[in-house]
Formats: sequence, structure tokens, C-alpha cells
Amino acid sequence: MIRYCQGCGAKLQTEEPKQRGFVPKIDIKADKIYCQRCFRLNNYNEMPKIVATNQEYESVVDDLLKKNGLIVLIVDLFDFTGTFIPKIIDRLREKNVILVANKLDLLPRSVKVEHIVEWLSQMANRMFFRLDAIHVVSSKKGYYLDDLMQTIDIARRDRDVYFMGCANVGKSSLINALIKRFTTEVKDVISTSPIPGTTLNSIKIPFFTEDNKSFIDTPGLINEHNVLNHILPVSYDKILPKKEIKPITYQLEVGNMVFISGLASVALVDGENASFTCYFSENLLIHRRKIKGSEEFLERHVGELLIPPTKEEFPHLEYETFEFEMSQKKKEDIVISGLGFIAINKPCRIIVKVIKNTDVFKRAAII
Ligand SMILES: Nc1nc2c(ncn2[C@@H]2O[C@H](COP(=O)(O)OP(=O)(O)O)[C@@H](O)[C@H]2O)c(=O)[nH]1
Ligand SMILES: [Mg+2]
Repeated sequence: MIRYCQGCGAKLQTEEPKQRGFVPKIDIKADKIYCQRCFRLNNYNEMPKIVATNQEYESVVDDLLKKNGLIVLIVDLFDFTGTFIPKIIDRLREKNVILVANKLDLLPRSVKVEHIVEWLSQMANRMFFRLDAIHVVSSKKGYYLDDLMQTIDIARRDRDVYFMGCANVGKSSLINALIKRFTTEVKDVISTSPIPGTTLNSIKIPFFTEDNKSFIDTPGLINEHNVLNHILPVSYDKILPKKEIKPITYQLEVGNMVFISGLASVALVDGENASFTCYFSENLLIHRRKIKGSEEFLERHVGELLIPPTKEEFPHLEYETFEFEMSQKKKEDIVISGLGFIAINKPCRIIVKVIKNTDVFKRAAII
């Protein structure tokens, strides 16, 4: 009988220690088996070296979309623009979809949930994407899981529930949280980690006893335009925020800029003086200075004051720039995919410099 790892979904094997699904011995009587990679991930907090590719994502999603399930599409509230992308949603049109925006715990507590739901609904409308419901939750803190479960129960209609979305939005964490909340299970069942691509295959977890239906976890789409994709995993810990973000506001005059460690910079080149409210991980240094001489400043301080990137990886990085006109009428955010965002309050022209192939967007302010 073929067995699969309960943590990542990989097919178990006893031959190749460096490959996915390796276990020294398969205990055929055990009801849950974890591969060596997941065992180390869950017990020693070791980061996975084997990660899913987008081919695995494609083939799993292709398979699941042929079936008739309820789809829970998960996005990361802190990286909404980078995780609610055409590559994902175009395949889910015509389906029953519940949108779940996860990681509410990262946004400032003053932000009203109703306001976020309204904003999400506008964003979905703009992409002509029809949703059955929108929920805002935190898998980590357990916020609003009861409301979500109620919606799933009503919308499911004797079907399995598929959890889909980009890598790292918290699909596996959400399933773990729901299982711990609504069953007698006390531990995480599925492996999770800050490294994109932790879930390698679909994982079926029986959940609805009344009709034998399941939760199905899936590998996420790895967004190649996310800053995490361009830097070494040693820096992930600094970039990914772990607790409520405390925005910091800087008053900028034309001719000033901010560095977001050495990963990006935003320069105010023309227009009115403006305030830049920065929403980034507390472990990244936001440094304000004048534009003049900033290139030399970066070269001098990268890997130390401005870290990440590390000194070793910096010479291998290429940067590119984007120019934006900020609105006369309303506050807008500049989003740097995977990193965070800056709300800018005045009409002005800015130049954003980021590591090449990182998406930068302008959007209506979320907060
Ligand atoms: N702050 C916060 N982090 C979360 C939340 N849910 C998941 N994470 C973190 O996001 C990362 C990716 O989670 P994971 O469940 O593996 O994502 P998946 O790739 O979509 O399955 C991990 O480091 C999680 O601890 C949440 O609600 N809040
Ligand atoms: Mg996962």
C-alpha cells in the first residue's frame, strides 16, 4: 500500500534519504506517519531544504479543480496584492469560492474588520472576481475562526473543502487551527514553516464525520515576484513580521528618501512634501536620509546597518526602479511584494528601487 506523509503529503519511501518522503522504516500499523523532513521541522524547528515547485502546485490544482468541492481561497493580509493574483484567481472563476484573508494579527489593532472586508470586496470587484463570502481571520491567534466555520458549514453542501492560494499565506496553519478548534486534536497535524513550498502535495484530512468529507490542503503557488524569492532564507526571519505591526511615520521633503534595510528604497523626487507611514517587520531598519549620496551610503552600510541582504549576497543582486505619481485626492499605498507597504498622503512623484523582479504596486490605502 502506498502511504503519504501526514505533514507534507509526500509519497513515503525508504530508499533515498535526501529525497522527499524519506523515512527509515514505514510502520504500516501507524495511522499517521511523518517523513524525516517533517519530523525534523516539527520537533527541532529545522527549516525544510526540500520545497515544492510550481509544477507540483499546477498538477495538484489541475486535479482538484476537476472535482466538485468548496474552495477556500486564502490570501495574506500583509501581502494581499502579492497573493490575490490573476495566476491564482483566473482558475477559480465559475467556482464556489470563500475568500479568507489571513494574518489579521499583523495589522494594527485600530483597523476595523468591517473596513477590511469592504476593501477586500472592492479589490475583488475590480478584478471581476465573484465571491460567495469574505472572511478575515488569524490562524495564529484564532481570530474569527467560528464565523469562518459557520460559513463553510453552510456553503459546503456535502462536499470536500479545498484550501488553496499562494505559498506562505497560511493554508496549512489555518487547517491546523480549525482542527484544533473543532476536534479533540491538540497538536498541529500538518507541517508549516516560513519557507515557501513547505507543503509538497495535497493532504486529505477527514473532518466532517456526518458525511465522511475532508479538508484538503494543497501546495501553494510560489510567487516569483515576491522579494523572498530573491534573497537567502537566512533573512526570511527578519522580513516576515511576527507580531502586530507598529506603523512608523516619517515626514519627507522633496529630495529625501527612506531605505527599507538594503532591500528597497523609496525616494520623494517631486511634488509636495509628504508623510510616509511605513508598515514593515519590526526587524527591518527604516532609515530616512537625503537622496544625494544614497548609492554610496548603501554600498558602505549594506550587510550591517542595512541588513538584509547580507554582505556576501549583495554583489550578486541587481536592482530596478519604478516611478509612481501619487494621487491628489486620496491616500494611497505603495506595496513592495513580500516586504510591506508605505502609505503616502500627498500628491508627489516617487521612485521605488527594489531587487529586480520584485513587484511594486500602487493601490488605495488599506488603512
Ligand atoms: N502572523 C501570522 N503568521 C501566520 C499566520 N498563519 C500562518 N502564519 C505564518 O506564515 C508562514 C506560512 O504558514 P504555512 O501555514 O506554512 O503557509 P502555507 O504555505 O500557505 O501552508 C508560517 O511561518 C506561519 O507561522 C497568522 O495568522 N498570523
Ligand atoms: Mg502549506
